Amino acid sequence: MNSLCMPRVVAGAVLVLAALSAAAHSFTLGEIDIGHPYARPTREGQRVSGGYLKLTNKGPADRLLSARSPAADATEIHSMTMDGNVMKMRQVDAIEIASGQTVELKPGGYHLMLMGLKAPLKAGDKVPLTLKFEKAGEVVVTVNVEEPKPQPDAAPEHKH
Ligand SMILES: [Cu+2]
Repeated sequence: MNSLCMPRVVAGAVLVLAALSAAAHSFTLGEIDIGHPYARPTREGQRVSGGYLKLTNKGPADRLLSARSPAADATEIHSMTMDGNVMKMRQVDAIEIASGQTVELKPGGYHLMLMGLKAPLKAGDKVPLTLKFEKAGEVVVTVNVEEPKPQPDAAPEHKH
């Protein structure tokens, strides 16, 4: 069982299934671990979707510079912050990952935005995603299409 993917609160069968399906779904690039990349399924006519994963850096400080996927016209790195009680999202140039730090890309925080999807994302699909780091270089990971695990602090879904 991959502890990176364990839900914080196991409240029902859905969460248990999510934990099982998440097992052993992680990738390594040098001293960077990429835990459980996933994206949300899309609804009819929706051509963007958020991509999420967890970066753990056991080596020297590095930065995630970009991401790309053949499933989308463009993949951007976004941040989400609260401005008063309004969620603001913006594109960022890079995500810093200090030595020994874990950065989680998750709903309501940093995320990848798959823009201009070439086909709908359906639960159970898997799409390739290339991550480019300043020092560690590039790695191709597999993004599982699934609903995010419920999180008590999750932000409402945002639209573009
Ligand atoms: Cu976004």
